[in-house]
Amino acid sequence: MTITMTAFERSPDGGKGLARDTRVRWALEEVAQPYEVRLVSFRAMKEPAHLALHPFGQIPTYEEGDLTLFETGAIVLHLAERHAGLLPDDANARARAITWMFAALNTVEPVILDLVTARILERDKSWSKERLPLVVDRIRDRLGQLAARLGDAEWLDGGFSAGDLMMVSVLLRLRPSGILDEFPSLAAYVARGEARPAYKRAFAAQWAVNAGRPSPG
Ligand code: GTB
Repeated sequence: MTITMTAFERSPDGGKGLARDTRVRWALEEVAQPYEVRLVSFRAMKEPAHLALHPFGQIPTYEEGDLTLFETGAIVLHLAERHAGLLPDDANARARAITWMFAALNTVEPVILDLVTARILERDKSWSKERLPLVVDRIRDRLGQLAARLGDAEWLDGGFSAGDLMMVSVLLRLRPSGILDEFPSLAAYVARGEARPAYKRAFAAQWAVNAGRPSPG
């Protein structure tokens, strides 16, 4: 069955791989499933045809036969459950890997997204300069906790899993800020993710679409 996902026609990051289609591409590459990509403009994302796939008018979406999914957590979990390569066989280890996926999306990603909000959307507010250090401190607290748990392990819980795929994807968003480099073990963890052949293929595929073409929006 053909798998079709959506991605930005022109990603605002100009090909840095920070938009959320990259994590879906990466999961597809890890589980060796061929896929097609339908590129959508910001305008098309808010039109009825796309809203029928994604109620919030965003990318990525995922279509496979009569199944349509949105939310990268759900898409990656769907792929991990149906194909070998992203979840361990042992039931408890599997549950822990899924826990790390949720931790990435619910506990780590929100504090990182808050930085984007503070730096871009709230830039012109009178209180912006006072709030920014609080936002950065919350990220540092989370990263400190994550680094303590990772220790000198290669991955979060045994072998590479969908939990690592999601955590690395979330942490990558921090790279332009320089905060990730304050935590060398996490920077090395992210680099290990990026060194995986499946990640490289995913990155190259989105680069081919976006290289040097940042969205004006
Ligand atoms: N929770 C959803 C998921 O995980 O799938 C979030 C999906 C989402 O935020 N999609 C964004 C989107 O479609 C693209 S990834 N935005 C358009 C809109 O809401 O109108 C977010 C993103 C955008 C740009 C960069 N960048 O330039 O670095 C990084 C990430």
